[in-house]
Parts: sequence; C-alpha cells; structure tokens
Amino acid sequence: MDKIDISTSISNIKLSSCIMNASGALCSTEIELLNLLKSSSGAIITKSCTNILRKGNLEPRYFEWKLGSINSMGLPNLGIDFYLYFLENIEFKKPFFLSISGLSTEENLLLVEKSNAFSNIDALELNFSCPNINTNKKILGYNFNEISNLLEKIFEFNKKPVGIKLPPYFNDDHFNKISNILNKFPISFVTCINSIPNGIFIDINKESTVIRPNNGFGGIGGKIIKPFALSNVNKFYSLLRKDISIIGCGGITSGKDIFEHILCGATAVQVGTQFIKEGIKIFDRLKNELVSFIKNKDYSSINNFKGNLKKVK
Ligand code: RRO
Repeated sequence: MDKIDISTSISNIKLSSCIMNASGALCSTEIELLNLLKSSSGAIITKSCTNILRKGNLEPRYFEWKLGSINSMGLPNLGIDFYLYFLENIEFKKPFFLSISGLSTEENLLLVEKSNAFSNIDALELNFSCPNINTNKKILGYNFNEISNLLEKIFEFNKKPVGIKLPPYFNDDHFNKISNILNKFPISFVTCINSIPNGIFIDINKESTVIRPNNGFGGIGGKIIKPFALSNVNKFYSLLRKDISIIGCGGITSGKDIFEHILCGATAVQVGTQFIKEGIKIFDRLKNELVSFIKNKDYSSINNFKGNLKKVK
C-alpha cells in the first residue's frame, strides 16, 4: 500500500497529522489534555486562558443538535499558570499550542510574556474572537484599530510563533482590512473560524431558548457553519502572505470535510463540535477517512491539492 502523507508544518512546527482539536473542545482540564496527548491528533491546543481561573457563565451553557451547537461558555478556564506548568513533568511528542484570550490589552501582553518563558509551548493562538464576553462590546476581531495596536505591542518582544483565531467575516471590505493588518506582522498562522456569534436555538416543545446566558444567544458551531468556514479559509488563502498558514475550523465531521478545507487552502484543521459529540476516538476515524479519500483521488499527500479549489468559469 502506498503511503499517504497527511503530515503538515506550520512555521517550523511539524505535525504528524494535519488534524487537531479546536480550542474550547475538551481541552480545559488535566484529564482532557492528557487524553489529547495520548490520541492521534497531530497537535494539541488548550482552552483559551486568562491570567486567573474563571468559572464561566451559568449552565446550561452548551447545547448540540443534529446540525450544530450553540454555546455561551464565558471563557471558563483554569488560568494560564495551570496550562504552563501542566506540561512540566510530562513526556510528550506532539506540538502544544496555548490559546490565550486576555480581556484587556494589558492582560494579553502579560499572557504572551508569561508564555514566552516556557519552552514547552510551541506556539500561541491569540483568541481575537470570543463571541460571549462583553457582549455589549465589539468582538476584538471586528475592531481593526485595536488589533493593529495590540499586535504592534506584542511583536515588540514576542519570540514565539503566533497565530490568530479569527471570527467569521462576511464581506470583502472586512476581509481586505484584516488581511492588510495581518500581512504587516510576522504571524505564523490564522485559524478561521471561531463560532458565528449571536445565534439562537429554540426548544420547540418548551417554546424556549436552550442556553441560559445572554438571553439564549450564543456562538454557533458544527456542520451548519461549514460554508462560512470554507469561505473564510479560501478568502484568506488568496489575501494573506504565503508564509502565513491557515488552520481551517468549522463544520468538520468527516474526512471529506477536511479535504474541502485543504482544497480551500488550509494547512491543518481543527475539530470542535464533532469532537465534543464523539470523543477522543474521532481523531483515528477522521485520519482513516481522510487517507482513504485522498487515495481514491489518486493523490499521495495533502500538498497535491492544497489551495487548488477551481472556480466555475
Ligand atoms: O468560552 C466561550 O464562551 C467561547 C470562546 Br472563549 C470562544 O472563543 N468561542 C466560543 O464559541 N465560546
């Protein structure tokens, strides 16, 4: 049997498989992270963290149905020190990404500074797109001036590979503006997309919302958001510098979905809702499905078709 190569690299970080978890999905506690370390995911990313532990929003705060999920978790996490020290006495062989989500410029700078002192952290994913915090304020990813100022400050001292978790964008003006900013900084990757903000899901029997926080409004993930994830991956593939990798995230439930993300330009993919639904065995299943799909297409590596999406003429 010919070997199908689904390994990939982001900056100089090598992933044996291009499939990993999405931040927020079963990656908050020691047990969850140890499970991921043992799994066949190509890398691991943590739940977005803040400087101090947060309990998050009141429950119920997560709900899933056939086509997707809605959440308003409110950034529950164990605090950055837990994620930094958790790795200290553990032998591990795969890349470890730390997701950070400070609630102010000062906090973000502190989180970047702290993580720079830990050689076990391979890369940072700056979460600029949490839909459930300060819902009366703009999501950072939609505040272009603030992003520019924050990145300016971070790159005055940061030495780690940095990526940005972006919210979904829906018009060319936004795609162009954010791309122009990101292209000015030595970032290694973007991850797109975070959940689509301010959705609502209704329990028809109870005639009620299904999550408690924020009057039932929350971020939408899962199958239903795939067309928007793919469009964002593909737009950024054409607009960003070629040395900026794209991690596709949104709507992945099968090997075919991963193929589509890579065809749009993704270098790796993250799985959130379906990982929560299916558990840790998902990484073996997706890997097998992707390898079979690639083989049937007569390709031998993800690089044979990455970014080759054809457009109807
Ligand atoms: O914790 C959350 O409410 C949350 C975060 Br930080 C995020 O980035 N995306 C999301 O859907 N939920």
